Amino acid sequence: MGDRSAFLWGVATAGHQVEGNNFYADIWLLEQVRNTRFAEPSGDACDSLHRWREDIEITAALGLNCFRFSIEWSRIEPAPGEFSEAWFDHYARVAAACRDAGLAPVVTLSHFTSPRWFAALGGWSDPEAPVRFARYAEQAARRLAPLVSHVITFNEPNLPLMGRWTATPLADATRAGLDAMLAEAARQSGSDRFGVWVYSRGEDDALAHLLAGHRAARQAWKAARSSVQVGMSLAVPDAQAVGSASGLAAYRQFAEAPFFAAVRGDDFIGVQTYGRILIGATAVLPVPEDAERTESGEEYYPQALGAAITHAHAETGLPVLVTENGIAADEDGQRARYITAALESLDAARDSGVPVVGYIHWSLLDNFEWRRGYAQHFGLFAVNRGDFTRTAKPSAQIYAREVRMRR
Ligand code: IFM
Repeated sequence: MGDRSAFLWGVATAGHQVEGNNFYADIWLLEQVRNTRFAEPSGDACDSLHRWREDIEITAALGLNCFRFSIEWSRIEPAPGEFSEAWFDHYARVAAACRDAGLAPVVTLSHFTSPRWFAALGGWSDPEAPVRFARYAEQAARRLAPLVSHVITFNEPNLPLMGRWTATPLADATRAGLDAMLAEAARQSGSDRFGVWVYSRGEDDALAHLLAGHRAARQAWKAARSSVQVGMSLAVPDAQAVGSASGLAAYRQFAEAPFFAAVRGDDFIGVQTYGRILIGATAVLPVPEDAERTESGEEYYPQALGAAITHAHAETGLPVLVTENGIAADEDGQRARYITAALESLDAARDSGVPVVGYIHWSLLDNFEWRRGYAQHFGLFAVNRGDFTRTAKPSAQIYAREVRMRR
């Protein structure tokens, strides 16, 4: 299994989902508009803006050696070209505290959110978008490259394409609701084209801009410190063909191939796996009726991880960093079983020769699960919504034990 001591074992968080009061982010506005499609607003989230030291401490206490967090572009660059040294200082302190606690800081530059001004200018559909992202990435590299071990440019940028390929009547209704919400955000912003990539249709020109942004960010970070490991994290379910007319190849060509091509030259491919999808002729098939389900209604299928990382490595030739893997579970025992089984599939993939450099569990905390609000429980720690107290769930100790067995 290679050099065990260098393997990263971590937990993941994301700014908007845990920090709280991310006022200047595009998604904050989407949560507030009258026709929002969000179950509830993010509000104070987990108050990690003030409790980040505790988040780092509880991670280190599990015996892990890696902590993933995102820096919030809208805090760092609240207006185009205006950078906040104070916010850079904040994120530099977080990264330094990780290092002091023996945790490799893995930083995401864009975890779904962008500044409102960026969205109001059209988001990724605007031809200037790659230049805007490159400017932010360069400034972030200037301040944070000395402290950070790995950089993830984008989190799951392939989601809109996955959604487009799997369009169903239900998805069409959801689409109409999202479009109306985006139109209202545009109206409130005095813009006619408020663009938020994760809720977009994944149009071709916007995709090309985003991938150009990835390349520019990689260049900026490598120029700042060549040893920083740079990659992009993709949603990679274990996609399985069903029937002789399965559209699996078409799905992969559409939702994966552009990204696998764009990561050529990266240091790693970030893989985020939650389960499998069954691909029929032109659509993803429903979860089998007799399947065990997770809290989010998805199939409980932990062994997806091994297949997903094997596939991502085969397609890219890159070492794999599992940047997310986890389960929404209101019954914590299901999460504990999931972790054990997922890590067994990871072991099998590594034993078969797939180079894997780390495993980062989603998530440290029960947090703001985007449009579903706080109703989904992905955390190893519960968070009291009144006073933000973190309480370890038994699965946190199971994860710690599984990691100890492998180090
Ligand atoms: O919460 C999300 C995260 O932001 C991105 N990957 C999937 C997670 C669970 O849905």
